[in-house]
Amino acid sequence: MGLLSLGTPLPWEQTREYAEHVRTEGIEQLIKMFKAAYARTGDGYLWGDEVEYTLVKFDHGRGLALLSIDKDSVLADLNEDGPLAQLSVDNDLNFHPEYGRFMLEATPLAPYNGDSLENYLYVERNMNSRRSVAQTAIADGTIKPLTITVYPLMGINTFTFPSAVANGEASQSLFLPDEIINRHARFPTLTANIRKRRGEKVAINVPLYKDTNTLSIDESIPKGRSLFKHDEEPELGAALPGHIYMDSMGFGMGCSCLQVTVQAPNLNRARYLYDSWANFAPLFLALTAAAPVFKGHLADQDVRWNVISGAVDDRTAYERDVKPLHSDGAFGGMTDEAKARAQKIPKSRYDGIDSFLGDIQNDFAKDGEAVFKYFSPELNDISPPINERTLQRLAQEPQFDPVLARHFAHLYVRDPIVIFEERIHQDNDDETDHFENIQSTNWQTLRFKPPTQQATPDNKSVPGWRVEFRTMEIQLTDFENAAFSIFIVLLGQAILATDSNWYIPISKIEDNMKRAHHRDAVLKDKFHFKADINSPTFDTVELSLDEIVNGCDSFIGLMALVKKHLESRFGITGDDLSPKGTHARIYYYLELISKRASGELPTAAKFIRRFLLDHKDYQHDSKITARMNYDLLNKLNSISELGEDVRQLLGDDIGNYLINNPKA
Ligand code: GSH
Repeated sequence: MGLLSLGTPLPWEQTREYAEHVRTEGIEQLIKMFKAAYARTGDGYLWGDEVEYTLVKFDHGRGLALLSIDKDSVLADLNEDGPLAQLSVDNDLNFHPEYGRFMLEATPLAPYNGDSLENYLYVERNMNSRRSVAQTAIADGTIKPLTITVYPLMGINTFTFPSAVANGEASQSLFLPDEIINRHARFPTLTANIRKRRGEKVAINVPLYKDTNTLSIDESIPKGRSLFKHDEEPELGAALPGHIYMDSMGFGMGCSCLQVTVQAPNLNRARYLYDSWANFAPLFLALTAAAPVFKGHLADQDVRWNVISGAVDDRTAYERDVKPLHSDGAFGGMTDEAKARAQKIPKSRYDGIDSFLGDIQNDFAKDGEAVFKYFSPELNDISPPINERTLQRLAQEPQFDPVLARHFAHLYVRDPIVIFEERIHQDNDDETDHFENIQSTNWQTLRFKPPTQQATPDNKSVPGWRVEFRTMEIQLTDFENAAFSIFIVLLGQAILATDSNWYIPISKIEDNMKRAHHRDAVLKDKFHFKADINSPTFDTVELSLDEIVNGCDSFIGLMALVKKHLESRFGITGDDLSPKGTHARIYYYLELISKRASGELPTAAKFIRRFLLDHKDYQHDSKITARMNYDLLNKLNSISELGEDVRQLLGDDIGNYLINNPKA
């Protein structure tokens, strides 16, 4: 995430009074952004990745691996004047805050140039520097910045260092102390305002992995606490039998991911890229699966996505179309005015995208009618709710065709969750906070990012039209994170270069998102996929990830597509892409993805699950002990440092190569 607004966040009771103001002004800002940047074109294929780290404190004497929650001062050290900030800049790095006090996020300081081959090789080196600079800043060898998607014992017994008690006002969680939340006031306020708007605590129920001694009740739920009104919710039906029950934002936003953002040449191409990439969001969630355990229990799924989705779900019972837990609570913390306009909202703010943007070919502002190449409105077949006022306002502006207007009108069904007192009144000619407030708390699988009012066609010093790919789970090594980011970015570049027809009905992409959650989806599931990317129809077939990535009768495969692109765009041939070739590193990146898709190499989720199931202390009850967690995190740390163990995750071929060539 980017820079944080500074100031005083308003509690929900005040925030909700400004919801309509933020929406109205946010749309005015968006219109000004579009007017400024609409005609901008010819932008380079710049991109960046974001890596999230979890700080783990190893207490080797006691055999514990705890979440470190008192080292967050390193973020200030890495950003404010001083030797560590200088080290960060010298290494071309930028460190950002994230939800957890135990988290760091890091990006390259300046974007990579996707048109330069050398720049692709620089990605992993930049990731190496982030890890080592973070370690230098932490200045304590017992604390490691690990790239794990989920910390296995989150919310079980004493899991933080220093220890803290779950009794905080912000989350009111039965499991998570507020001391795990980033100290910046935005985050506790987000947590509290989500709860207050919903009128209940969030309730996340992840299916429990069933082993021979597994009980169907979640025994970790404390009984009889009466500190807060919400304490009774598990008994009122919030906790489902056969599930791992979690009740706080930190369970989701405390998870880590790998995101990439690219800049498209112009608005129309960004819309085409967004729509084409939509197919790959579920597929790369399944391929990068790394989250088989939550709150000390093995889950019957492999990924974090629906956990975060539930963790920030601020919809009231009425909006979710369910019976409220508290008899008078159907409308949660909505104002009377908001209640009168309330509508059913089928999905959380953190969820799959609901509509395509359309591969528009012409200048809508000039022609008044949108011409699409492949897209057809019937592909948007899930009819998400929209904010009618937003739709009508955008319809008055020549830059917004109906498909695009509906996209923003859909994002604008949400309320702002945090407003800073000092930022209520803004200059719409120059500022974007109100627009971003709603836009950046719509955490969807992809994000379409319009540029600011400064991004006029001739001002290339500020970014242009961008698309963010948000589903991938963070991988244990920099090698894997570089491989997956580069693959997605090259795929995007190949898509833009070849202009094929990737469109399938959006409801099928939504269905793929559900399938991507399944345990071992890579091996066991099939996914809806375009029957023929050279055909104008939208027919689909069901293919395994192996078939999609490595090819089959009906599809040449993403791997072949990316290799063809590497040859036509950068002149890299098959000989260069070999263990002894000039581009051995890229060869091994592609090998990793190919072997993950075929199942020859396990996903991190499968590897972690197997390690825990095989652990000598495991009682076949789906529970993780402190010792199992310690042994697992030691193993994962050794893998991330490219120790001998790396072969267990990445196989002998890639493992040996990495041990001999640790640097890209
Ligand atoms: N860690 C998350 C994941 O695994 O998907 C993604 C990060 C995220 O969405 N962070 C929240 C945020 O608002 C922090 S509460 N980020 C800024 C943004 O999305 O613009």
